[in-house]
Amino acid sequence: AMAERQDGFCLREVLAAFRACLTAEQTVLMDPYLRGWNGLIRFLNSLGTIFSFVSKDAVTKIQIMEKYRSSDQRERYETLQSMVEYELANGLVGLKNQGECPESGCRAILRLHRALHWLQMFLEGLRTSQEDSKTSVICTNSYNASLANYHPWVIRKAATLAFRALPTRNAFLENMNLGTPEEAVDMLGEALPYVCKVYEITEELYAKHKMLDLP
Ligand code: 1PZ
Repeated sequence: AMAERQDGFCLREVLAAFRACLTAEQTVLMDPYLRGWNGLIRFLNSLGTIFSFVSKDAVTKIQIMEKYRSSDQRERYETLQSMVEYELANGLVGLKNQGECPESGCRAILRLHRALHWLQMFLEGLRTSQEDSKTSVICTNSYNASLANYHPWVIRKAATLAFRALPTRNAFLENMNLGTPEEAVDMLGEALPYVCKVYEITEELYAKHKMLDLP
């Protein structure tokens, strides 16, 4: 048995949360989705203040959603599907420009959704890499193949600079608190399909409503 780390962080809870998002009806439950994200932010913060600019932005998006989930409209935001239906029907999405609906839930989730694509590729890269691989290289490659396409130059620059501070592959895997690097790799192999499924369902939902490019 491994000792709980001081901050109690364990990636297992994050992966379990993304698994718990999925319902039999192929909808995505908001609360476990946000719980998964809050866990990721804790993990990101454990990597050092160099990633504060990343976690701050993600937290802003998470908080928009948490506010809806504790408002009178909470039932409208129970699943990603009910949110999309409700915001579209009531003109709350902000389809034309960014200032239109700054608190759009659809917009906030789209940003997190794009980041989930990066996460999926990054963790898969980590899982399948050689022991002596560089985390920073895996991270840069997955970023360039995904999220970077939505970021202006200055953010891409800041992000790739910060990636250089990432620990070695094995130290990174140990930081996940899933046991030895080998055990962490097994756990990722088991759990990543659920993250992928959440990503796929969201992607399909947004594509169906032509919302993959929300400003
Ligand atoms: C393990 C190392 C972690 C590195 C994190 C990799 C992602 C780098 C992303 C850097 C972007 C942060 C700055 C904010 C950018 C925002 O402009 C965009 C668009 O939002 P808008 O301006 O339209 O409101 N925000 C995003 O793209 C959301 C980024 C969330 C990143 C969350 C990363 C989670 C990390 C988990 C670590 C295991």
